[in-house]
Amino acid sequence: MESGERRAKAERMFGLMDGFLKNDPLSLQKDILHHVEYTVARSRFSFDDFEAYQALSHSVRDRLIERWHDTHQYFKRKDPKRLYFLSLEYLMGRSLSNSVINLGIKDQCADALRQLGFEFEVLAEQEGDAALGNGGLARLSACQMDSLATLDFPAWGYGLRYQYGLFRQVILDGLQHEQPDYWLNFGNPWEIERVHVSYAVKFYGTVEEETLNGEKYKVWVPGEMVEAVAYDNPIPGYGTRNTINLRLWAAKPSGQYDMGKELRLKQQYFFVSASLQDIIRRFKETHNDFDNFPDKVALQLNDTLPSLAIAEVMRVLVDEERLSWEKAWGIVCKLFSFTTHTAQPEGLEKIPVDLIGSLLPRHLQVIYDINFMFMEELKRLIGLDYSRLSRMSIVEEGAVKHIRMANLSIVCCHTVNGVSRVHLEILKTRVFKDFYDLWPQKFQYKTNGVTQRRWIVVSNPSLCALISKWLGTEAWIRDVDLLMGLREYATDVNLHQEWKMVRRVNKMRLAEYIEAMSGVKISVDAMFDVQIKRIHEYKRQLLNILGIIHRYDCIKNMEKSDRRNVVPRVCIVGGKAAPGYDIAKKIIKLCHAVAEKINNDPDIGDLLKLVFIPDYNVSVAELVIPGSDLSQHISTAGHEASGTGSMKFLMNGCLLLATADGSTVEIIEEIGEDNMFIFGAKVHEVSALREKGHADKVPLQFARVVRMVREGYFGFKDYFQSLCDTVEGDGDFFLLGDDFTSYLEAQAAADRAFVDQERWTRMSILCTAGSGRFSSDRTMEEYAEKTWDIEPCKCPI
Ligand code: B1N
Repeated sequence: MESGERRAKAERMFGLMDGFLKNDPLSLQKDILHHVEYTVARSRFSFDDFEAYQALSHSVRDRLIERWHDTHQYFKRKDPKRLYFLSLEYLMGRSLSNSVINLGIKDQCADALRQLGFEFEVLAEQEGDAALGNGGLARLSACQMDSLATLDFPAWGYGLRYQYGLFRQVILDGLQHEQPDYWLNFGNPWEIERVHVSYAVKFYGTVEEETLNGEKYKVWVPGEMVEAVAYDNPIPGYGTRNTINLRLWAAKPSGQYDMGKELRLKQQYFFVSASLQDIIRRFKETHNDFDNFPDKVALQLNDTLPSLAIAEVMRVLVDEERLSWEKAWGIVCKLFSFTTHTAQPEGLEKIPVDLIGSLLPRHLQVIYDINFMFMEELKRLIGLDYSRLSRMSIVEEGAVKHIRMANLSIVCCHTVNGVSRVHLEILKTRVFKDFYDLWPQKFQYKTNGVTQRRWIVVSNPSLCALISKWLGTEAWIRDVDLLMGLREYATDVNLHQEWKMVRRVNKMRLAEYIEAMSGVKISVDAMFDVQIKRIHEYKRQLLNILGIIHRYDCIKNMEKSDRRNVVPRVCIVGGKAAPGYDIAKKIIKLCHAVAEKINNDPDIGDLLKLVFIPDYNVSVAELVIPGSDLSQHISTAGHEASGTGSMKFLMNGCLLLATADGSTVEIIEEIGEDNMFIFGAKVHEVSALREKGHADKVPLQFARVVRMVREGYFGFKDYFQSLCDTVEGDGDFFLLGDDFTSYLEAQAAADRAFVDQERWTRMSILCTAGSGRFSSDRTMEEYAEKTWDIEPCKCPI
């Protein structure tokens, strides 16, 4: 087209566009009705809550798209260094409330709906959770995306669009059953299908050699191809026009493929290959050679799951772009950073060599070549210390050879990050000691954080309003350190009144939910004591339940007159067990068996209740956290790399009963031990305790409650024996017996504090006031500066 012609066309198009969408209630109403009629295809005169939710979501989505286009145009024009965040898991939860809040149009939407006869909160409840991940790591990715957008960083998220989300947990007779989560069955207005953004991903086949201009090249002749299609999910920042992209890949349906069901390695490579083709294509749009690739691109590996990306970049640069191995290696070393989320050496990912060799034959060669080069260098540096060489090798020898994905990542990344300060300490002294001794400068930590937009503004609107009122500003929503300003009012009687009122209303909401779900009536005057997280032995839900049995036993054995002094408790437990994890499933069953006994004991009444909340997920957390008084984070010290649930409770003014593990150590520094209930062995004491053995010094109280379970006091005697074996004698690897006495003391301290409501409220205010450091905004700023070397790129309004 001639340039004049092009200009004329552009002008005509510009004239046709009526500027940006407007956000006043009337315009929103028009848009909602338009979407009812033309998108949802229902009559404007008759549509239900779900259809209204769909129409509203499409109206919001239109507004997201405008900003998202502008943001990407702007990034393209400025061409800053971009961060690509590679993660196999994201727990996004619901999007509607989060989107309207970040767009700043929540009140207008609520007004618009009210006039149409709908209520925003009711429509928001229509949305299902997007649960494309398991637990902490996956929710962390979601929080970090929110912060990256809000802080105007030129970032992209990449992930997989699984057909099924994390299983739905259904409890039958106290046992967990897993049901598929058909999360896409009712449509997903928050994604944009990009039929034209698609790439072929190769699998299997052989590697052949080819000669071109006298040079030899490796050519991978695949045995199979799968087409990856992009689904884009706009992520709006708060208080900015910037709206970044989370691009999720799906396998193009061809009858044969469903990447949601394929083996893990195949999923990982599918993800890595599609993402890198996309990233390299974007880079090549504006650059002719790869010399400045690392100046324009930072690749962040969220744990080792995406670490095949390292071998893939080497393969593409050497085999397809025809760079020399040395040059490609130089680029790779500047490109990647890696965050590990595990504190246990057993938790590190290993992949059988044969599996990689068959699915990805060329990648296996590349990994072997990297390892050869690394081993040669290592021999030069440390000499022929064979046991150390074999520990550090990327290839684990043995009957079945494995590739150690963490070793591959450490060797090839410029930075290795831990997720809390103690976690880094554990990496340095235990898990990756050999590597730390070699390359101390590579190792850093960035303490995790969570987004206050989701965890206060979206999930606790009344607390949000209260904070803004007392601080005289909403600026804390972007600048969370301002929460510290609440310290000044920690003893103010008026704030106390309002704070207690907000907390009580949230407890009532939670009590209603619990009654509707489980039939158990609970008193809002009781202390709500909550433990919600994945069920795992190291997280010690069993310690909690044994403590509850002890409390029950004490009340039963008390004189009636003494019962007046008992602080009423509602113990709330929630979480999913991995489908194959038998002991975790037994813990869930025990929780139900104990609840059955206690809740139906007329002798106990409101003094003690125990409820298990089924199907714990992000939106359940949004309801439970604001309504909790006390929350438990009681992992055996040295096992929780960070923990992020604690940060959400802290922001909401819920007190913590915790071990000095993971990020709790840093929370103690911010809040002060006086404002928390800390107990148990410290990280450095754990190994000595394990070596000493337990048999001789188990507290009587502990032996007694375990015996009650063993002897069938709660029924299911045979079923619970193996569970009891895990905490008795030398079985007690997680030191429940060792920590039991101090656990009970911490619980007693919590009771005493709760009786003094003024003290409790002050502590609660100080928790919120001191939570600023645990915002993912701070984490993302640290990564941007110290690891990724990226800068904000703010799209003008
Ligand atoms: O990552 C969270 C931490 O707060 C938790 O302490 C930590 O346990 C969690 C492979 C993982 N560690 N490892 C995983 C998840 C999925 C998978 O396929 C590993 N998740 C954690 C955030 O840093």
